[in-house]
Amino acid sequence: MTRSEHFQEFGYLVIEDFLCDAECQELNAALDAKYEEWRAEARQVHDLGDAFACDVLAWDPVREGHPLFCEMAEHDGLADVTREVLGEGFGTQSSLIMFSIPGGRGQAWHQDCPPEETGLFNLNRLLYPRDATLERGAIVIVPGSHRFGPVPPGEHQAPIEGELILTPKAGTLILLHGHVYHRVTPNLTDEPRNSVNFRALPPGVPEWVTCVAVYRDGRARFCKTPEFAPAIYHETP
Ligand SMILES: O=C(O)CCC(=O)C(=O)O
Repeated sequence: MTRSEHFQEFGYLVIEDFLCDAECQELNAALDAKYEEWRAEARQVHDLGDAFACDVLAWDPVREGHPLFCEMAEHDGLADVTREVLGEGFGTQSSLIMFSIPGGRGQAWHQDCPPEETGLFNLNRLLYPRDATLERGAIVIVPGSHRFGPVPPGEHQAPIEGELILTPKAGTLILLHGHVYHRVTPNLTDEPRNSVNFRALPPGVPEWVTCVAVYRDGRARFCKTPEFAPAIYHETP
């Protein structure tokens, strides 16, 4: 099975040793520096929680013009593997860095965009510059669920049949179809846990595709562009 066939069938690909040690170290230094700015805020977010019970802080360094992340977004190898699964003419979104808060609940089961239009999806290109151990926060996915429709109702971290627990080692790249059901397990350590996501889009798919994410208990709007959102992007209570 080629990488492209694996992705079409299961909605994900894991590529180990995608980044070298030096690249991981550079990313970790930048992530640690950012988190230092946030320590107090992170404690507050954890105390307050939020509607979808995701204890994460998000950062978009590419939008800020951060040189290291801007360079990483243009990584040759990343473009090559993206072309393998999405074809020529794919688009990119800016960066999405998730900090799972120490002691937090991780991320609930979700899809990054509504699955009703099967051709409208984003591709997560998730880099892990540190080991994402089970203790620090595994990423759990349901292979093939990009063809199953909306994630069924249920609890934040309750297992879904067929789920696969991934604990990517430092340097790993995971490509994940935005309709695949996924969650991140709680961070049981004292340090934040990161993924560095340079999202891409199949040719012709608009940027607003990720405006609304689908959770087990409702849909959450993340951007303010209602004029571009078609009917399937309704929010549910
Ligand atoms: O942090 C991860 O491992 C997964 C991130 C994620 O769930 C997402 O970008 O939608």
